[in-house]
Amino acid sequence: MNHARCIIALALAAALAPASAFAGNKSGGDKLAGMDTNMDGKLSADEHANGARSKFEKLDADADGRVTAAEMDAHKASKGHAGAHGKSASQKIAALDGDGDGALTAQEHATGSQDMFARMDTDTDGFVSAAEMDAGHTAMLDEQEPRSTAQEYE
Ligand SMILES: [Ca+2]
Ligand SMILES: [Ca+2]
Ligand SMILES: [Ca+2]
Repeated sequence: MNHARCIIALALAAALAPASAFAGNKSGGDKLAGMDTNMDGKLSADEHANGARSKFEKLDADADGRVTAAEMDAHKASKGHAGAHGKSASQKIAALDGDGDGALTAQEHATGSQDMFARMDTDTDGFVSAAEMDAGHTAMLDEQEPRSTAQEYE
């Protein structure tokens, strides 16, 4: 009996181990592919900045140069992400809103994107890989984690 149980435990361990590799599923690679213009499988600061700028333009529905929480919500709804987890539009804006007027300018959005890029590039090689993007987005969704580790700049 003990022997059989042992075999079952081993089989279970073997079955579970590879499954965890898929836990992070597609999102990081998909997001990256959308911005990776030279298709080298990783994102440079320039590619990320370009992606952020075109995202800002999509968000700014009335093209007045400012993205409001309403515009962010409308964009989210148009993509079918309404009610998805994570922070609300106004919380996202507040995090990046340097002058506190409740809307994001292109400059505020770009600054926030640069900061995000630096946070995601955990090995500081100047590129964000799909794995780094996955890890970064997970950390941002949680946000409980104090952001003290691996932040070394020369
Ligand atoms: Ca606007
Ligand atoms: Ca602002
Ligand atoms: Ca990196």
